[in-house]
Amino acid sequence: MKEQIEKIMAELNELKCQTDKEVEEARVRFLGKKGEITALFDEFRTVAPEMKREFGQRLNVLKKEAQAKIEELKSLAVSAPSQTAAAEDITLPGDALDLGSRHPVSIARQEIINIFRKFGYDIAEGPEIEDDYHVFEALNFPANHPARDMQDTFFVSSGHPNPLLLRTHTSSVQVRTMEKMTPPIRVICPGRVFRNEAISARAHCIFHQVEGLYIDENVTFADLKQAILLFAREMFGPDTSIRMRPSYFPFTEPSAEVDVSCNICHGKGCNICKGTGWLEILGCGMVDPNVLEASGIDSKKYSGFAFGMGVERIAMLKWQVNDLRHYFENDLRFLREFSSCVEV
Ligand code: 2U9
Repeated sequence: MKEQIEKIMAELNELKCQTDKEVEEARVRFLGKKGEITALFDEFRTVAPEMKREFGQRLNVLKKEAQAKIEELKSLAVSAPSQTAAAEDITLPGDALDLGSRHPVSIARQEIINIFRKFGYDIAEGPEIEDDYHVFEALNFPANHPARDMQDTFFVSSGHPNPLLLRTHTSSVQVRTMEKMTPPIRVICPGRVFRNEAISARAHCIFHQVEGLYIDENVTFADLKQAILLFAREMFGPDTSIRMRPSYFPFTEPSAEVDVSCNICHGKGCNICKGTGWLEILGCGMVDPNVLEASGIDSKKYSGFAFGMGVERIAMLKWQVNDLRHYFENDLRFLREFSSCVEV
């Protein structure tokens, strides 16, 4: 046994391998189930008791040497090219790349921005996590307004006089603009907003808005009406007419909701406009003097108008999308319907 141990030790010292495959063959030869060192351990059982101590030590040293040698060779070996790689034909044409396209909400948002940019509006953005002051207080919301309730708004912090929350409209961006700038101000604020609502065909807890604000000397409701009419004609076609219905918002007085003539039936009445010939597109009004004053603007010198629209809704009306949930499901059959819409 002594000679065999010495012979294997010498072979291990001389052992050289080039590839992973050769290292594995060497491991099996010496340390595998039927390997030479494993066989010596089997033979060890027959060794005379007085020799067991010496041979036991020698065998353990041999096994450790063999394991260390195999590890060393493994770290130096080159991986042999796999059979599949060798069989690959690199002259074949590659797989076609699936090109994505803009999401309909993104297309509509950009179209709205482009229209108001053409009218001379700047674009402003602000934080999605806002404080109560910029979302509600500065916008004339009374203390007990339902929007300030946990049921309607996602609060990030509570038990604070000015808690943090996810903005429910982008009006907070206009407030921050008024705080920073002196009139004339002409700005649109696109962005994501969050409301604690059950998801349905007509509502979602996350959606996109574009809001606008125009403040200068002598701005009147007639200016508002003209701006909205021009926007509607750019967005829905040159034959579009609008109508305004009285409404109420805490931040504007007077306030109105705006409808456009139905672009499907052209006023005759269809199931899209529910037989009315009109589709609601946005809300607007003259900025309440309290809101101007809260942000440091002299309401005796300046007046202004504001408007707000949901981008998902505008896209639904423009392209007759009948369920808001289509926007969030990432169904390629739906998304591909918009692949030919090009922004200008
Ligand atoms: C300031 C002053 C006034 C923004 C306005 C609306 C009317 C409105 C809704 C349309 C659908 C929100 O997405 S929606 O649910 N918006 O009806 N928004 S006036 O008024 C402002 C904003 C900022 C400082």
